Amino acid sequence: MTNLDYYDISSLLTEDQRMVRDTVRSFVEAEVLPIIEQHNQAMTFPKDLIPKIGALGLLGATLPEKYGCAGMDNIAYGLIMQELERGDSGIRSFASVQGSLVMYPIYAYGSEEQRMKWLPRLATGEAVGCFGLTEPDFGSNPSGMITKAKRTKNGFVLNGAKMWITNGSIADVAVVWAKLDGDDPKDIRGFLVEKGMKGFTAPEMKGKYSLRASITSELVFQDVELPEENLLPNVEGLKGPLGCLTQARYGIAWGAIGAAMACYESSVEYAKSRIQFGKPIGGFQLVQAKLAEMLTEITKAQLLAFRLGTLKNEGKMRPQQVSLAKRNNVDIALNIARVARDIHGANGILGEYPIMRHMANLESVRTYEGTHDIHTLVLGQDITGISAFGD
Ligand code: TGC
Ligand code: FAD
Repeated sequence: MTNLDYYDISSLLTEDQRMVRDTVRSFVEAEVLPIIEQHNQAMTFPKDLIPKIGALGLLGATLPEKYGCAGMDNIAYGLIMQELERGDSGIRSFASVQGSLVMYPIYAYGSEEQRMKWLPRLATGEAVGCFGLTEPDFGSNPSGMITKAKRTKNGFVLNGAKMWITNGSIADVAVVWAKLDGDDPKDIRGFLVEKGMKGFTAPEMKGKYSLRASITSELVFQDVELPEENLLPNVEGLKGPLGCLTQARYGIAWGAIGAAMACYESSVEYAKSRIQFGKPIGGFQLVQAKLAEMLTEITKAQLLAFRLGTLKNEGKMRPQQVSLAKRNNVDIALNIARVARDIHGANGILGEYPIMRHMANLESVRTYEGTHDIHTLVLGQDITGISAFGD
Protein backbone atom coordinates (compact mmCIF):
# COMPACT_ATOMS: atom_id res chain seq x y z
CA MET A 1 0.00 0.00 0.00
CA THR A 2 2.95 2.38 0.60
CA ASN A 3 3.34 2.82 -3.12
CA LEU A 4 -0.24 4.00 -3.43
CA ASP A 5 0.18 6.49 -0.60
CA TYR A 6 3.52 7.92 -1.63
CA TYR A 7 3.21 11.12 0.38
CA ASP A 8 1.74 9.40 3.44
CA ILE A 9 -1.62 11.13 3.22
CA SER A 10 -2.87 8.43 5.60
CA SER A 11 -1.04 10.20 8.41
CA LEU A 12 -3.16 13.31 7.75
CA LEU A 13 -6.37 11.34 8.18
CA THR A 14 -8.22 10.92 11.45
CA GLU A 15 -8.63 7.46 12.87
CA ASP A 16 -12.30 7.51 11.84
CA GLN A 17 -11.43 8.44 8.25
CA ARG A 18 -8.87 5.65 8.04
CA MET A 19 -11.38 3.20 9.47
CA VAL A 20 -14.01 4.22 6.91
CA ARG A 21 -11.49 3.83 4.07
CA ASP A 22 -10.32 0.42 5.24
CA THR A 23 -13.86 -0.83 5.85
CA VAL A 24 -14.96 0.14 2.35
CA ARG A 25 -11.77 -1.29 0.88
CA SER A 26 -12.43 -4.66 2.56
CA PHE A 27 -16.06 -4.56 1.45
CA VAL A 28 -15.03 -3.93 -2.17
CA GLU A 29 -12.44 -6.70 -2.06
CA ALA A 30 -14.87 -9.20 -0.56
CA GLU A 31 -18.14 -8.27 -2.27
CA VAL A 32 -17.45 -6.26 -5.44
CA LEU A 33 -14.27 -7.54 -7.06
CA PRO A 34 -15.32 -11.21 -7.21
CA ILE A 35 -18.57 -10.45 -9.09
CA ILE A 36 -18.08 -7.21 -10.97
CA GLU A 37 -16.58 -8.52 -14.21
CA GLN A 38 -19.46 -10.98 -14.60
CA HIS A 39 -21.94 -8.11 -14.24
CA ASN A 40 -19.90 -6.00 -16.62
CA GLN A 41 -20.00 -8.71 -19.28
CA ALA A 42 -23.72 -9.39 -18.70
CA MET A 43 -24.52 -5.66 -18.53
CA THR A 44 -26.33 -6.01 -15.20
CA PHE A 45 -26.14 -4.02 -11.99
CA PRO A 46 -25.42 -6.04 -8.80
CA LYS A 47 -28.60 -5.04 -6.96
CA ASP A 48 -27.82 -7.44 -4.08
CA LEU A 49 -25.12 -5.00 -2.99
CA ILE A 50 -27.59 -2.17 -2.33
CA PRO A 51 -28.67 -3.18 1.22
CA LYS A 52 -25.05 -4.00 2.09
CA ILE A 53 -23.86 -0.57 0.94
CA GLY A 54 -26.72 0.94 2.95
CA ALA A 55 -25.88 -1.09 6.06
CA LEU A 56 -22.31 0.28 5.98
CA GLY A 57 -23.69 3.85 6.10
CA LEU A 58 -22.27 4.76 2.69
CA LEU A 59 -25.45 6.34 1.27
CA GLY A 60 -25.85 10.06 1.95
CA ALA A 61 -22.98 9.53 4.38
CA THR A 62 -22.49 13.23 5.24
CA LEU A 63 -26.15 13.90 6.09
CA PRO A 64 -27.32 14.04 9.72
CA GLU A 65 -27.99 10.99 11.85
CA LYS A 66 -31.48 12.36 12.54
CA TYR A 67 -32.42 11.15 9.03
CA GLY A 68 -30.78 7.74 9.42
CA CYS A 69 -27.50 8.88 7.83
CA ALA A 70 -23.96 8.54 9.14
CA GLY A 71 -23.07 12.23 9.66
CA MET A 72 -19.53 11.73 8.31
CA ASP A 73 -17.17 14.50 7.26
CA ASN A 74 -16.36 15.23 3.62
CA ILE A 75 -12.96 13.55 3.55
CA ALA A 76 -14.46 10.31 4.86
CA TYR A 77 -17.11 10.66 2.15
CA GLY A 78 -14.41 11.19 -0.49
CA LEU A 79 -12.55 8.10 0.68
CA ILE A 80 -15.77 6.08 0.35
CA MET A 81 -16.06 7.20 -3.27
CA GLN A 82 -12.39 6.40 -3.92
CA GLU A 83 -12.70 2.88 -2.57
CA LEU A 84 -16.02 2.14 -4.30
CA GLU A 85 -14.61 3.28 -7.64
CA ARG A 86 -11.53 1.17 -7.07
CA GLY A 87 -14.05 -1.62 -7.52
CA ASP A 88 -16.04 -0.12 -10.40
CA SER A 89 -17.27 3.33 -11.48
CA GLY A 90 -20.78 1.86 -11.69
CA ILE A 91 -20.85 1.07 -7.97
CA ARG A 92 -19.56 4.56 -7.16
CA SER A 93 -22.14 6.01 -9.57
CA PHE A 94 -24.93 4.22 -7.74
CA ALA A 95 -23.78 5.69 -4.41
CA SER A 96 -23.03 9.16 -5.86
CA VAL A 97 -26.45 9.47 -7.40
CA GLN A 98 -28.28 8.16 -4.36
CA GLY A 99 -26.32 10.34 -1.91
CA SER A 100 -25.37 13.52 -3.74
CA LEU A 101 -28.08 13.81 -6.36
CA VAL A 102 -31.13 12.42 -4.56
CA MET A 103 -30.65 12.56 -0.78
CA TYR A 104 -28.77 15.87 -0.89
CA PRO A 105 -31.52 17.83 -2.74
CA ILE A 106 -34.23 16.28 -0.56
CA TYR A 107 -32.21 17.35 2.48
CA ALA A 108 -31.14 20.79 1.20
CA TYR A 109 -34.24 21.85 -0.74
CA GLY A 110 -37.00 19.61 0.65
CA SER A 111 -39.64 20.07 3.35
CA GLU A 112 -39.26 18.31 6.70
CA GLU A 113 -42.03 15.90 5.61
CA GLN A 114 -40.14 15.03 2.42
CA ARG A 115 -36.95 14.48 4.40
CA MET A 116 -38.65 12.20 6.92
CA LYS A 117 -40.49 10.30 4.21
CA TRP A 118 -37.48 9.57 2.00
CA LEU A 119 -34.10 9.99 3.68
CA PRO A 120 -34.16 7.07 6.16
CA ARG A 121 -35.27 4.61 3.45
CA LEU A 122 -32.75 5.96 0.95
CA ALA A 123 -30.00 5.69 3.59
CA THR A 124 -30.56 1.97 4.11
CA GLY A 125 -31.04 1.30 0.40
CA GLU A 126 -34.60 0.14 1.01
CA ALA A 127 -35.52 2.84 -1.50
CA VAL A 128 -33.46 3.81 -4.56
CA GLY A 129 -33.38 7.24 -6.19
CA CYS A 130 -32.37 8.80 -9.51
CA PHE A 131 -31.73 12.34 -10.76
CA GLY A 132 -33.27 13.58 -13.99
CA LEU A 133 -31.63 16.67 -15.44
CA THR A 134 -30.24 15.73 -18.88
CA GLU A 135 -32.65 15.63 -21.83
CA PRO A 136 -32.13 14.21 -25.33
CA ASP A 137 -31.50 17.75 -26.70
CA PHE A 138 -30.08 19.41 -23.58
CA GLY A 139 -26.98 17.85 -22.03
CA SER A 140 -24.24 20.37 -21.32
CA ASN A 141 -26.80 23.16 -21.44
CA PRO A 142 -29.55 22.10 -19.03
CA SER A 143 -30.92 25.66 -18.87
CA GLY A 144 -32.63 24.98 -22.22
CA MET A 145 -34.63 21.99 -20.89
CA ILE A 146 -38.12 21.52 -22.29
CA THR A 147 -39.63 19.22 -19.64
CA LYS A 148 -42.55 21.22 -18.28
CA ALA A 149 -44.68 21.24 -15.16
CA LYS A 150 -47.97 23.10 -15.24
CA ARG A 151 -49.84 24.16 -12.16
CA THR A 152 -53.28 22.54 -11.70
CA LYS A 153 -55.94 22.84 -8.99
CA ASN A 154 -54.37 20.05 -6.90
CA GLY A 155 -50.72 20.31 -7.79
CA PHE A 156 -48.91 19.91 -11.11
CA VAL A 157 -48.96 17.97 -14.34
CA LEU A 158 -45.58 16.94 -15.76
CA ASN A 159 -44.67 16.33 -19.43
CA GLY A 160 -41.31 15.64 -21.05
CA ALA A 161 -38.41 13.21 -21.11
CA LYS A 162 -35.00 12.76 -19.52
CA MET A 163 -32.18 10.66 -20.86
CA TRP A 164 -29.02 8.93 -19.58
CA ILE A 165 -30.41 8.56 -16.07
CA THR A 166 -28.34 6.41 -13.66
CA ASN A 167 -30.49 4.07 -11.48
CA GLY A 168 -33.56 5.17 -13.51
CA SER A 169 -35.43 1.89 -13.99
CA ILE A 170 -34.88 0.70 -10.40
CA ALA A 171 -35.66 4.01 -8.73
CA ASP A 172 -38.51 4.41 -6.26
CA VAL A 173 -38.17 8.17 -6.46
CA ALA A 174 -36.84 10.42 -9.21
CA VAL A 175 -35.67 13.96 -8.49
CA VAL A 176 -36.80 15.60 -11.72
CA TRP A 177 -35.95 19.12 -12.85
CA ALA A 178 -38.60 20.84 -14.99
CA LYS A 179 -39.69 24.36 -15.88
CA LEU A 180 -42.78 25.39 -13.97
CA ASP A 181 -45.28 27.46 -16.00
CA GLY A 182 -42.66 29.64 -17.77
CA ASP A 183 -39.76 29.00 -20.16
CA ASP A 184 -36.89 30.75 -18.40
CA PRO A 185 -34.06 29.00 -16.49
CA LYS A 186 -35.34 30.79 -13.36
CA ASP A 187 -38.57 28.73 -13.73
CA ILE A 188 -36.68 25.47 -13.12
CA ARG A 189 -38.01 23.58 -10.09
CA GLY A 190 -37.35 20.15 -8.58
CA PHE A 191 -40.11 17.52 -8.30
CA LEU A 192 -40.26 14.12 -6.62
CA VAL A 193 -41.74 11.67 -9.10
CA GLU A 194 -42.58 8.32 -7.57
CA LYS A 195 -42.42 4.87 -9.13
CA GLY A 196 -45.87 3.71 -10.29
CA MET A 197 -47.29 7.19 -10.85
CA LYS A 198 -49.61 7.11 -13.86
CA GLY A 199 -47.87 8.27 -17.04
CA PHE A 200 -44.31 7.75 -15.67
CA THR A 201 -42.09 5.11 -17.29
CA ALA A 202 -38.34 4.47 -17.12
CA PRO A 203 -37.15 2.28 -20.00
CA GLU A 204 -33.60 1.00 -19.60
CA MET A 205 -31.01 2.04 -22.19
CA LYS A 206 -29.13 -0.86 -23.81
CA GLY A 207 -25.99 -1.28 -25.88
CA LYS A 208 -23.47 0.63 -23.73
CA TYR A 209 -19.76 -0.13 -23.97
CA SER A 210 -19.14 1.86 -20.77
CA LEU A 211 -20.58 1.68 -17.26
CA ARG A 212 -22.05 -1.66 -18.18
CA ALA A 213 -22.47 -2.68 -14.53
CA SER A 214 -24.68 0.36 -13.95
CA ILE A 215 -28.29 1.03 -14.89
CA THR A 216 -28.89 3.88 -17.32
CA SER A 217 -32.45 4.73 -18.33
CA GLU A 218 -34.74 7.21 -19.98
CA LEU A 219 -37.47 8.83 -17.91
CA VAL A 220 -40.71 9.58 -19.77
CA PHE A 221 -43.49 11.74 -18.33
CA GLN A 222 -46.87 11.82 -20.02
CA ASP A 223 -49.35 13.94 -18.11
CA VAL A 224 -47.99 12.74 -14.78
CA GLU A 225 -50.10 14.25 -12.00
CA LEU A 226 -48.05 15.34 -9.00
CA PRO A 227 -49.50 16.53 -5.71
CA GLU A 228 -48.34 19.88 -4.31
CA GLU A 229 -46.26 18.10 -1.66
CA ASN A 230 -44.01 16.57 -4.36
CA LEU A 231 -42.47 19.94 -5.25
CA LEU A 232 -39.11 20.66 -3.59
CA PRO A 233 -40.12 23.95 -1.98
CA ASN A 234 -36.81 25.55 -1.11
CA VAL A 235 -34.98 26.21 -4.37
CA GLU A 236 -35.74 27.89 -7.70
CA GLY A 237 -33.70 28.15 -10.88
CA LEU A 238 -30.71 26.30 -12.35
CA LYS A 239 -28.73 26.74 -9.13
CA GLY A 240 -30.92 23.94 -7.68
CA PRO A 241 -29.59 21.11 -9.88
CA LEU A 242 -26.14 22.72 -10.19
CA GLY A 243 -25.85 22.78 -6.39
CA CYS A 244 -26.40 19.00 -6.36
CA LEU A 245 -23.84 18.56 -9.13
CA THR A 246 -21.23 20.33 -7.02
CA GLN A 247 -21.72 17.63 -4.36
CA ALA A 248 -21.54 14.77 -6.85
CA ARG A 249 -18.58 16.21 -8.76
CA TYR A 250 -16.69 16.46 -5.48
CA GLY A 251 -17.22 12.71 -5.00
CA ILE A 252 -16.13 11.96 -8.56
CA ALA A 253 -12.87 13.87 -8.02
CA TRP A 254 -12.10 11.31 -5.30
CA GLY A 255 -13.67 8.34 -7.08
CA ALA A 256 -11.57 8.65 -10.21
CA ILE A 257 -8.44 8.24 -8.07
CA GLY A 258 -9.74 4.81 -7.04
CA ALA A 259 -10.05 3.67 -10.65
CA ALA A 260 -6.54 5.00 -11.35
CA MET A 261 -5.16 3.17 -8.29
CA ALA A 262 -6.66 -0.12 -9.47
CA CYS A 263 -5.05 0.29 -12.90
CA TYR A 264 -1.70 1.30 -11.40
CA GLU A 265 -1.64 -1.60 -8.92
CA SER A 266 -2.37 -4.12 -11.63
CA SER A 267 0.31 -2.54 -13.85
CA VAL A 268 3.03 -2.73 -11.18
CA GLU A 269 2.25 -6.37 -10.49
CA TYR A 270 2.15 -7.20 -14.17
CA ALA A 271 5.39 -5.33 -14.93
CA LYS A 272 7.19 -7.23 -12.20
CA SER A 273 6.02 -10.65 -13.33
CA ARG A 274 5.82 -10.47 -17.13
CA ILE A 275 9.10 -11.66 -18.66
CA GLN A 276 10.22 -10.51 -22.11
CA PHE A 277 13.76 -10.47 -23.52
CA GLY A 278 14.83 -12.53 -20.52
CA LYS A 279 13.77 -10.11 -17.77
CA PRO A 280 10.63 -8.59 -16.21
CA ILE A 281 9.25 -5.80 -18.42
CA GLY A 282 9.34 -3.67 -15.24
CA GLY A 283 13.13 -3.68 -15.67
CA PHE A 284 12.93 -1.70 -18.91
CA GLN A 285 13.32 2.06 -18.66
CA LEU A 286 10.31 2.83 -20.86
CA VAL A 287 8.00 0.77 -18.63
CA GLN A 288 9.50 2.32 -15.49
CA ALA A 289 8.86 5.79 -16.93
CA LYS A 290 5.19 4.89 -17.46
CA LEU A 291 4.86 3.63 -13.88
CA ALA A 292 6.63 6.71 -12.49
CA GLU A 293 4.26 8.98 -14.42
CA MET A 294 1.22 7.07 -13.13
CA LEU A 295 2.36 7.27 -9.52
CA THR A 296 3.13 10.97 -9.85
CA GLU A 297 -0.30 11.79 -11.26
CA ILE A 298 -2.09 9.65 -8.66
CA THR A 299 -0.16 11.36 -5.86
CA LYS A 300 -0.98 14.84 -7.22
CA ALA A 301 -4.65 13.87 -7.56
CA GLN A 302 -4.71 12.54 -3.98
CA LEU A 303 -3.26 15.80 -2.64
CA LEU A 304 -5.76 17.82 -4.67
CA ALA A 305 -8.69 15.77 -3.38
CA PHE A 306 -7.47 15.94 0.20
CA ARG A 307 -7.10 19.72 0.09
CA LEU A 308 -10.51 20.07 -1.57
CA GLY A 309 -12.01 17.95 1.20
CA THR A 310 -10.41 20.16 3.84
CA LEU A 311 -11.86 23.26 2.16
CA LYS A 312 -15.28 21.57 2.00
CA ASN A 313 -15.11 20.63 5.67
CA GLU A 314 -14.31 24.28 6.47
CA GLY A 315 -17.25 25.47 4.32
CA LYS A 316 -14.84 27.30 1.98
CA MET A 317 -15.01 25.13 -1.14
CA ARG A 318 -16.03 26.93 -4.36
CA PRO A 319 -17.75 25.11 -7.28
CA GLN A 320 -14.93 26.20 -9.59
CA GLN A 321 -12.42 24.39 -7.37
CA VAL A 322 -14.57 21.28 -7.74
CA SER A 323 -14.49 21.72 -11.52
CA LEU A 324 -10.70 21.84 -11.46
CA ALA A 325 -10.49 18.64 -9.38
CA LYS A 326 -13.14 16.69 -11.34
CA ARG A 327 -11.55 17.74 -14.62
CA ASN A 328 -8.00 16.88 -13.59
CA ASN A 329 -8.60 13.68 -11.65
CA VAL A 330 -10.83 12.06 -14.25
CA ASP A 331 -8.42 13.07 -17.00
CA ILE A 332 -5.39 11.56 -15.27
CA ALA A 333 -7.35 8.43 -14.35
CA LEU A 334 -8.37 7.87 -17.96
CA ASN A 335 -4.80 8.43 -19.16
CA ILE A 336 -3.52 6.02 -16.52
CA ALA A 337 -6.06 3.39 -17.62
CA ARG A 338 -4.92 3.77 -21.23
CA VAL A 339 -1.23 3.42 -20.30
CA ALA A 340 -2.08 0.46 -18.04
CA ARG A 341 -3.73 -1.23 -20.99
CA ASP A 342 -0.52 -0.74 -22.93
CA ILE A 343 1.65 -2.19 -20.15
CA HIS A 344 -0.57 -5.29 -19.99
CA GLY A 345 -0.08 -5.93 -23.70
CA ALA A 346 -2.74 -8.19 -25.17
CA ASN A 347 -3.76 -9.29 -21.68
CA GLY A 348 -4.90 -5.72 -21.14
CA ILE A 349 -8.01 -6.30 -23.22
CA LEU A 350 -9.15 -9.30 -21.13
CA GLY A 351 -11.77 -9.15 -18.42
CA GLU A 352 -9.36 -11.12 -16.22
CA TYR A 353 -7.68 -7.76 -15.54
CA PRO A 354 -9.69 -4.70 -14.43
CA ILE A 355 -8.06 -2.34 -16.95
CA MET A 356 -10.39 -2.26 -19.93
CA ARG A 357 -13.46 -2.08 -17.67
CA HIS A 358 -12.05 0.95 -15.81
CA MET A 359 -10.93 2.55 -19.05
CA ALA A 360 -14.34 2.19 -20.69
CA ASN A 361 -16.08 3.40 -17.52
CA LEU A 362 -13.88 6.48 -17.29
CA GLU A 363 -14.95 7.52 -20.80
CA SER A 364 -18.43 8.09 -19.32
CA VAL A 365 -17.07 9.72 -16.19
CA ARG A 366 -15.23 12.19 -18.42
CA THR A 367 -18.57 13.10 -20.02
CA TYR A 368 -21.07 13.04 -17.17
CA GLU A 369 -21.36 15.59 -14.37
CA GLY A 370 -20.09 18.25 -16.80
CA THR A 371 -17.83 17.20 -19.65
CA HIS A 372 -14.08 17.77 -19.46
CA ASP A 373 -14.45 20.78 -21.75
CA ILE A 374 -17.38 22.27 -19.84
CA HIS A 375 -15.16 22.29 -16.73
CA THR A 376 -12.39 23.88 -18.81
CA LEU A 377 -14.81 26.69 -19.64
CA VAL A 378 -15.95 27.04 -16.01
CA LEU A 379 -12.30 27.60 -15.12
CA GLY A 380 -11.83 29.91 -18.12
CA GLN A 381 -14.71 32.04 -16.86
CA ASP A 382 -13.28 32.09 -13.34
CA ILE A 383 -9.86 33.16 -14.64
CA THR A 384 -10.99 35.84 -17.10
CA GLY A 385 -14.37 36.91 -15.73
CA ILE A 386 -15.80 36.30 -19.22
CA SER A 387 -18.34 33.52 -19.84
CA ALA A 388 -17.77 31.36 -22.92
CA PHE A 389 -21.35 30.02 -22.67
CA GLY A 390 -24.38 31.38 -24.49
CA ASP A 391 -24.32 34.53 -26.63
P1 TGC B 1 -25.01 30.00 -14.87
O1 TGC B 1 -25.73 31.24 -15.36
O2 TGC B 1 -23.55 29.99 -14.77
O3 TGC B 1 -25.61 29.60 -13.44
C1 TGC B 1 -26.99 29.56 -13.15
C2 TGC B 1 -27.13 29.66 -11.63
O4 TGC B 1 -26.53 28.52 -11.01
C3 TGC B 1 -25.45 28.94 -10.13
N1 TGC B 1 -24.35 27.97 -10.31
C4 TGC B 1 -24.04 27.01 -9.41
N2 TGC B 1 -24.53 26.75 -8.20
C5 TGC B 1 -23.99 25.70 -7.53
N3 TGC B 1 -23.03 24.92 -8.03
C6 TGC B 1 -22.52 25.15 -9.27
N4 TGC B 1 -21.58 24.34 -9.76
C7 TGC B 1 -23.01 26.24 -10.01
N5 TGC B 1 -22.74 26.73 -11.25
C8 TGC B 1 -23.57 27.80 -11.41
C9 TGC B 1 -25.07 30.32 -10.62
O5 TGC B 1 -24.49 31.07 -9.59
C10 TGC B 1 -26.43 30.87 -11.02
O6 TGC B 1 -27.14 31.20 -9.83
P2 TGC B 1 -28.17 32.45 -9.79
O7 TGC B 1 -28.56 32.57 -8.37
O8 TGC B 1 -27.39 33.63 -10.32
O9 TGC B 1 -29.29 32.07 -10.70
O10 TGC B 1 -25.56 28.80 -15.77
P3 TGC B 1 -25.32 28.46 -17.29
O11 TGC B 1 -26.64 28.19 -17.91
O12 TGC B 1 -24.42 29.48 -17.94
O13 TGC B 1 -24.57 27.04 -17.18
C11 TGC B 1 -23.30 26.92 -16.71
C12 TGC B 1 -22.80 25.47 -16.97
C13 TGC B 1 -22.61 25.21 -18.45
C14 TGC B 1 -21.47 25.37 -16.25
C15 TGC B 1 -23.80 24.45 -16.40
O14 TGC B 1 -24.98 24.43 -17.15
C16 TGC B 1 -23.25 23.06 -16.36
O15 TGC B 1 -22.58 22.71 -15.37
N6 TGC B 1 -23.49 22.20 -17.38
C17 TGC B 1 -23.14 20.80 -17.35
C18 TGC B 1 -24.38 19.96 -17.09
C19 TGC B 1 -24.08 18.76 -16.22
O16 TGC B 1 -23.10 18.68 -15.53
N7 TGC B 1 -25.00 17.84 -16.20
C20 TGC B 1 -24.89 16.69 -15.33
C21 TGC B 1 -26.17 15.89 -15.29
S1 TGC B 1 -26.27 14.77 -13.93
C22 TGC B 1 -25.14 13.59 -14.26
O17 TGC B 1 -24.38 13.62 -15.16
C23 TGC B 1 -25.12 12.48 -13.31
S2 TGC B 1 -24.02 11.24 -13.66
C24 TGC B 1 -24.00 10.57 -12.15
C25 TGC B 1 -23.35 9.28 -11.98
O18 TGC B 1 -23.79 8.26 -12.54
O19 TGC B 1 -22.38 9.25 -11.14
P1 FAD C 1 -23.29 17.45 -25.33
O1 FAD C 1 -23.69 18.52 -24.37
O2 FAD C 1 -24.08 17.34 -26.59
O3 FAD C 1 -21.76 17.64 -25.67
C1 FAD C 1 -21.12 17.01 -26.81
C2 FAD C 1 -19.72 17.59 -26.96
O4 FAD C 1 -19.80 19.00 -27.19
C3 FAD C 1 -18.86 17.42 -25.68
O5 FAD C 1 -17.53 17.17 -26.05
C4 FAD C 1 -18.95 18.80 -25.02
O6 FAD C 1 -17.83 19.08 -24.19
C5 FAD C 1 -19.01 19.69 -26.25
N1 FAD C 1 -19.63 20.98 -25.92
C6 FAD C 1 -20.90 21.23 -25.54
N2 FAD C 1 -21.08 22.55 -25.31
C7 FAD C 1 -19.88 23.14 -25.54
C8 FAD C 1 -19.40 24.47 -25.45
N3 FAD C 1 -20.17 25.48 -25.04
N4 FAD C 1 -18.11 24.71 -25.79
C9 FAD C 1 -17.28 23.71 -26.16
N5 FAD C 1 -17.67 22.40 -26.26
C10 FAD C 1 -18.95 22.15 -25.93
N6 FAD C 1 -27.60 12.93 -16.60
C11 FAD C 1 -28.52 13.09 -15.60
O7 FAD C 1 -29.26 14.08 -15.56
N7 FAD C 1 -28.65 12.15 -14.62
C12 FAD C 1 -27.88 11.04 -14.58
O8 FAD C 1 -28.03 10.21 -13.67
C13 FAD C 1 -26.92 10.84 -15.63
N8 FAD C 1 -26.19 9.69 -15.66
C14 FAD C 1 -25.39 9.44 -16.76
C15 FAD C 1 -24.79 8.20 -16.90
C16 FAD C 1 -24.00 7.92 -18.02
C17 FAD C 1 -23.41 6.56 -18.19
C18 FAD C 1 -23.77 8.93 -18.99
C19 FAD C 1 -22.90 8.66 -20.18
C20 FAD C 1 -24.38 10.16 -18.87
C21 FAD C 1 -25.20 10.44 -17.76
N9 FAD C 1 -25.90 11.65 -17.65
C22 FAD C 1 -26.82 11.84 -16.64
C23 FAD C 1 -25.83 12.64 -18.73
C24 FAD C 1 -24.58 13.49 -18.72
O9 FAD C 1 -24.60 14.41 -17.68
C25 FAD C 1 -24.47 14.18 -20.09
O10 FAD C 1 -24.14 13.18 -21.01
C26 FAD C 1 -23.45 15.31 -20.08
O11 FAD C 1 -23.90 16.39 -19.30
C27 FAD C 1 -23.12 15.79 -21.51
O12 FAD C 1 -24.27 16.00 -22.26
P2 FAD C 1 -24.40 15.35 -23.75
O13 FAD C 1 -24.08 13.91 -23.64
O14 FAD C 1 -25.74 15.76 -24.26
O15 FAD C 1 -23.25 16.03 -24.60
